[in-house]
Amino acid sequence: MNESDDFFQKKSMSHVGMIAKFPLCVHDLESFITPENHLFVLSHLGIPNIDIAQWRLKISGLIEQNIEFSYENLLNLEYRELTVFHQCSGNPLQPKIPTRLITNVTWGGVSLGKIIHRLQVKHQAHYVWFVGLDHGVYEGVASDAYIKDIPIEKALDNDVLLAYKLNGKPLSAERGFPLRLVVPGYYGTNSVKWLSHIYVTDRRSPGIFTTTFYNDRVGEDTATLKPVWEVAPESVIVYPHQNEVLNLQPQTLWGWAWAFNGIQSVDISTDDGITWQAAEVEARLQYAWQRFTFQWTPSTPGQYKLMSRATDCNGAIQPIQEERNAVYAVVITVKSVNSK
Ligand SMILES: Nc1nc2c(c(=O)[nH]1)N[C@H]1C(S)=C(S)[C@@H](COP(=O)(O)O)O[C@H]1N2
Ligand SMILES: [Mo]
Repeated sequence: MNESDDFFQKKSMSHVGMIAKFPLCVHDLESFITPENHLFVLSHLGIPNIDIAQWRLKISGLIEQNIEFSYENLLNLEYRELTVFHQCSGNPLQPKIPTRLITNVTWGGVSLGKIIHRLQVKHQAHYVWFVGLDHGVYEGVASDAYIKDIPIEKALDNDVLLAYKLNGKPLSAERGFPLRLVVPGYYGTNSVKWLSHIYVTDRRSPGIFTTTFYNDRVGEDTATLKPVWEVAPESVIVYPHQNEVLNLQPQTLWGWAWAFNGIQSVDISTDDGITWQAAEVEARLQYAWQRFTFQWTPSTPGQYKLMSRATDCNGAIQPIQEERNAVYAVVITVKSVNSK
């Protein structure tokens, strides 16, 4: 069981059409690339029916030239792949509760930045909206579409993808077929599925998924809001598992760490946060998560609380508690090798 299961299962009952699947626990995250059938699925409004012959991607707004692409047109553009961690920021009604919905996948598609550059963005443009074809009621509010926004500078980044493949295969219906946005390093909520319209504008989107939800209140000042965009540093211990019983002998702890900016270091505590020691961290490949390992020789039998704490390349450190990226802890028991 994931600690997140509860929230979403309760939520999914009160949201007709909402889909939330969490097939993996943290300790199942053994492979660098997460197989597609092990990925979580999150859709607030259900899956729309799409006729691929009729479907078009439209780009309009503050650009010199509007444009439309069919699926075929997109398949003929230069193809790119990127390996990217994929994290759901959690239940937007409880934004400070960690859910550890993290995976790592390879997306394939075309570079959004290259397309937008060619359309000549007007100087008044500050944001780009991404419109999905799903619609319905979420938290009592009806939406004609799932709409997210990102800053224009980000949309011009060549690494932002209009993706039509996941781990080498065409997107399935629940993953956003025919096309979804992928903003490497941003939380999954920004990765709009069933994409139909890209709109270049001077303001943020007024829809619920960019205002009421997915807009963090910063500090004590509840008037200051911060969009749920760049992923804060986070880490999870994959081995040992929660409640595992280990022998009193040298152990190799390991796990994954990730952040928008990449991870500089991971520290491990084996004494409930009193002391911390540096783990070894692998270099980042593209926007992938980074593996860390830590050699640990427990000194005595007993119960231990193991924790990992990541620092990103800007020096931001994972908080111990009360944030969505709070430190993850694993409680284990060490038994003496001779004990029966
Ligand atoms: N159109 C649309 N796109 C969406 C959503 C949605 O409800 N509708 N959910 C978002 C959220 S909250 C997450 S975490 C990711 C999940 O992507 P996945 O289901 O492929 O794992 O999709 C995002 N894109
Ligand atoms: Mo999400």
